[in-house]
Amino acid sequence: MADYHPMWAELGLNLEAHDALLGVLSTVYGDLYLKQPNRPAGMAYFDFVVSEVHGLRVKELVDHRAQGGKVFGAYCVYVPEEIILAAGGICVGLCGGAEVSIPAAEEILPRNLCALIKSSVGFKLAGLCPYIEVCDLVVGETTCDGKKKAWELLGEYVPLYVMELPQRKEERDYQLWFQEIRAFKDKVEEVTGRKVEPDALREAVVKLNARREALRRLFRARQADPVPISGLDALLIVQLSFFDDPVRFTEKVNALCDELEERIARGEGVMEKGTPRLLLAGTPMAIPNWKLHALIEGAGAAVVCEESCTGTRLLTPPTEVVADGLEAQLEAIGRRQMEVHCACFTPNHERIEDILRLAREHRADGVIVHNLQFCQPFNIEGTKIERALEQAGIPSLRLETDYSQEDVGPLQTRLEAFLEVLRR
Ligand code: BJ8
Repeated sequence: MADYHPMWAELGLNLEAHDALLGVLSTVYGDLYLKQPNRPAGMAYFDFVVSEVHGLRVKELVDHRAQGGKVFGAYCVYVPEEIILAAGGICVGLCGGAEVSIPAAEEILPRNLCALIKSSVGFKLAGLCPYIEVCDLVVGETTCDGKKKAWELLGEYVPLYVMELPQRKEERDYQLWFQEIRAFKDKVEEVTGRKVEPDALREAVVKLNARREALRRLFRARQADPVPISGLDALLIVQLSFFDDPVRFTEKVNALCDELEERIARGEGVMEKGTPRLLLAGTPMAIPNWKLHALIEGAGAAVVCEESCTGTRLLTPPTEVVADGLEAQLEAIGRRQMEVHCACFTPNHERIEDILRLAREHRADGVIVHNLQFCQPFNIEGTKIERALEQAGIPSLRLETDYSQEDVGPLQTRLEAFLEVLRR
């Protein structure tokens, strides 16, 4: 890797702490990822992206800004990236998945708040995230209570804009959301100094539909037994979709899928046929949160699907490509987003139907209903999910964890007991 210290210094990072973070990450990545047996050759590209995730990609964003382009940061899949692309901007994900930034966040946020929020805010406060430093606008949303209140504090440190997400899916909620999308378009135009034109928006929709389709293809490959790619690798790819250039990323995922489909045709996999197969349903896992996958696959099972925003909640059907004017295009974007079934919505029975369908499609032997500690929407919804799974005769295990390593022992014990039941 080239020496990016001058760039990081210019961005105002805490160089010493940032070096330490990259050092730890590289060791963890080497242990968890690079030692996996029989990895697809196509993972080499994603290993490269990880090795340059605070380097080359950040440099691309810095260069983009030097040429007058703008960068937007987001914490949620409801932020309409299409509009940002259509105005010549770039959108990056800012969700934190590391424990290291949490102490800084706890200076201003309560300790009993979900790790994703604390880690995200902490990355800014501790000077550890080059992405937030290159953002011209950070976009929050009113999804869960923790997020919407945290934005009030984060807004003291970064230029912040909050989108109001409805909590139900009645027609009037759609109308509210369309208004929010229009207001967001105006904001993006103000920040970029460029009008969102229908042709550019259509092009952006096609681009992001292609990215979702490539990821859907990856997830279809994971339905095979033996599974052709580990859950760890699949999770990583989805996590990187929030950072990488969408066109380049789509090409690389499709190239990897060619390889996976050849593996499937030859009956080859990363684990033996008959390995217990698990679906994970719950809160998102922001990079570098690989904890549950590492434990599950370390215990000899395969994670074959994630029902989460770092999984299938990203892979909704494509946005309709409409020929009519801008207004209809914006509504089509909004309608597609309302197919994302986050626990912040009530009622949210579509999510339960999704989980049952995914368990069938991915031939899951069991489902891990997992939750980030202190995430109330997903935790409470977990009860309904457990009941539905029980009714459908699908074994499930409910796990709650955070980003620390303190609970690894008890988690391992519970997972092994669950796998024992599945094997029997
Ligand atoms: S659409 S899942 S990305 S909000 S885990 S911060 S809900 S307390 S991340 Fe999410 Fe958008 Fe929904 Fe997806 Fe709050 Fe829960 Fe923390 Fe969460």
